[in-house]
Amino acid sequence: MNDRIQLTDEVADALAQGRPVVALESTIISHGMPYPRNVAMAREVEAIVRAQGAVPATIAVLGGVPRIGLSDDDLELLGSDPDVIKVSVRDLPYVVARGLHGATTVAATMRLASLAGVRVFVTGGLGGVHRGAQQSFDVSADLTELGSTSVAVVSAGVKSILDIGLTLETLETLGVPVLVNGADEFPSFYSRSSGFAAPMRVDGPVETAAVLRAKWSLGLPGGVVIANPIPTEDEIPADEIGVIIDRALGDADRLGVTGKDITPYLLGRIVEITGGASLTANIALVKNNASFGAAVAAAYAAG
Ligand code: PSU
Ligand code: MN
Repeated sequence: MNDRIQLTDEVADALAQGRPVVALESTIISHGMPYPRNVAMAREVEAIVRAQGAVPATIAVLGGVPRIGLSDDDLELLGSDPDVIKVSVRDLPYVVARGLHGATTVAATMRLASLAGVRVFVTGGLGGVHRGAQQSFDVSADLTELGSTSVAVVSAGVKSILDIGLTLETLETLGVPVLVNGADEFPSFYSRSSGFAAPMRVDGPVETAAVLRAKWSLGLPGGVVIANPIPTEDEIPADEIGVIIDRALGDADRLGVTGKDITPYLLGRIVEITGGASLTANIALVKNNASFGAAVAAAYAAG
């Protein structure tokens, strides 16, 4: 085990005993949702994971130390301190060297989870190929990481702030299985539909865990995307949210927002335009993913 990475006793014990552990990211807390609902969400998601018999391991860098498993006070700090940096893989050395606080993206959380031996990770939405990437070259490092790091990521698909078609093509190129739980269409975060078929369908945690086991036991390293559609009662129809996303993208363009700031800007702007409705949907889908991800981790551990 890497001695620069700090695990809580609870997480270390669960891993040593082969009990299910679920990694959770922190960019969603610090840069994905407003305070204080972000902190409440983070605590509720941990409680959902526990209620399913798995151990939650929220991951972040605090005072320069990569941490696997956080306290309630740590979650409060991540949710409320405006100086917490958004940390993708390329940022890890800098925040560690300088002793800074960092909230980890999907890419950085996957890498730290993998270094700690955690195989299942739950979030809301993945990064991907941004619209207009043909010009901007803006492709999230989440995709690169999925291509090489052996962690399964449960999400509600990708938002149409991204180019969903190009994101799916890139995942295919990188050799990443894209599973959709219980549906024939790939979901687009707020909506169950996206216009793109599910590359591979699975029904339930046992079938999902079997794919993970098959991949890694074959000696095929790399991540797996597990797309878990938002529940019908919580979804915002694609045509309704589509107009709002287009407006947010237009605002970002006018303000010249680019690079690592674009995703947090768009998420915040969409919450503003929808008067909070998108936040309610976002929280509902993360909780749904936590429940499914804990069941996948349990099925994988039972394997
Ligand atoms: N999509 C969401 N909510 C989020 C993110 C993406 O719906 O909070 C965050 C995740 O942490 C993801 C990151 O890894 O944004 C991607 O950022 P970028 O596009 O800069 O790689
Ligand atoms: Mn980017």
